[in-house]
Amino acid sequence: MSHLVPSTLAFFTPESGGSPNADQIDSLYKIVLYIAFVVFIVVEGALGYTLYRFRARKGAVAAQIHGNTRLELGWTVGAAVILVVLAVITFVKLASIQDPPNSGAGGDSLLGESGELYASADRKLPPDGKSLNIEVIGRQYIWQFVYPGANNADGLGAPYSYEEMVVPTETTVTLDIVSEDVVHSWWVPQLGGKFQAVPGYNNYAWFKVYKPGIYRGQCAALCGQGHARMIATVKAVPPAQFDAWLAYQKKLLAEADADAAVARAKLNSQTGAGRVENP
Ligand SMILES: [Cu+2]
Repeated sequence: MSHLVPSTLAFFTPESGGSPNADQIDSLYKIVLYIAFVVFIVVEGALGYTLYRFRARKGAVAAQIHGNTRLELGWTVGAAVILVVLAVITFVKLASIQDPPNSGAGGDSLLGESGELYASADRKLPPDGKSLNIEVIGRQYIWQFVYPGANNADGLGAPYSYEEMVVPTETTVTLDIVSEDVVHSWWVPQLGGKFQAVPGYNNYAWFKVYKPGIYRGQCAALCGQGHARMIATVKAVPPAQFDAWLAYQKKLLAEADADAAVARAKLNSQTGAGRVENP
């Protein structure tokens, strides 16, 4: 029986366990849920009691009551106090949901070089200013992820992946969320809140994955015919494995560039009927 309680509760509460912000959202939700549950029991209990205690009976005459100052003050002040308490708790916890913390001790050590960041007034950075910044691009109907490591300022040569984002554990990852066509919505529930990808606008989010694993998500805004297939997976691996993966992606890109250069030179050197202008 006891195992039913946590799983039943988990059904009614947000997914969590992947990243600190998701855990904070979950605990804030539970505080509101518990208070609401107590209010629900008290109100429904009073209603049930009243319905039974003062039910219609033969010969009973209803009492005519005009107000009860103490009761009315009581439920007005009581409700106001609950609201104030919830507001205070929410604002106290908000920072831990919105603001990215520093990476953990076991975080990616390449951050100094690979976590190059653009200046932005909107993006929140960890206190030490270091994060792994990944651009999340929504398009009909696939997510693309662009990692740091471009060859030059115009962003060319940056490693990228589709559908599956690879990240190091214990490392604060900041996300730049954009869209190339319609509104999409980035949401991996275990890693925090939901953020819209809006054309012409940058949205920012962050997460810090505790342990290696696969965290699943799905575009959360109906974006067209292929919306249901627009899945998003975050694969968290130990930092050393991430660094190796990123280096391998860069190597593949460099090889593809070299192959393209050879093919281009070959086309350029062709004469006669096979000649291609401006290949
Ligand atoms: Cu979408």
